[in-house]
Amino acid sequence: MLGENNFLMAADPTTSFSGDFASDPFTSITDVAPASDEDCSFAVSWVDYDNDAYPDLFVTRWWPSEPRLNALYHNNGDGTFSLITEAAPSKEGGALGATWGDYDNDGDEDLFTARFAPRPTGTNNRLYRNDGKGVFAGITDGYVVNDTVFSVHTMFGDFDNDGDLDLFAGFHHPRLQGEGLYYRNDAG
Ligand SMILES: [Ca+2]
Ligand SMILES: [Ca+2]
Ligand SMILES: [Ca+2]
Ligand SMILES: [Ca+2]
Repeated sequence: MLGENNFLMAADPTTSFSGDFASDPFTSITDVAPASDEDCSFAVSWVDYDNDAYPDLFVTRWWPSEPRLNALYHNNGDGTFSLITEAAPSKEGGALGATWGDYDNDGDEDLFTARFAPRPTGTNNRLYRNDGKGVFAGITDGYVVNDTVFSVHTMFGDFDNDGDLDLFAGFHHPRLQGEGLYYRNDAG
């Protein structure tokens, strides 16, 4: 098995950090997914993708020589998480970065993943539209998912301040030169 366990830390609200960490408020939680899942994790993000008021967790996974699937964990609200294998973001991988944002302004958080392939032909990024009930549709039309990229990080942001989320995907390759990609959202 590749890699080692991730760590989940629970904060104790009755204590607080001091300068020398003498009263560390965190407790290491090792017996629940995702902390007990071993794989090569990169970006992690908290998001309440199903709007049930509990923050859920998304982890990108990547390995140069073999496909690794991302992992979307649903927060069950009782301190446990369930890996949602049937969700579209968990069925694909090869992603390093991820960003959540309501790019279609329908009230739920959508997902964009920055993918990287070391081969000279690169790969493409992924956009998942959330229906708000835990079902994601993979978007296959448009520049943001059809450009050939070597992306590591990405971020939604309303760069032109017109009320809709635009997108930036950075470029990285150890031997190639390239530029980051800025996508203006013209839906709003
Ligand atoms: Ca939730
Ligand atoms: Ca949305
Ligand atoms: Ca905008
Ligand atoms: Ca716009």
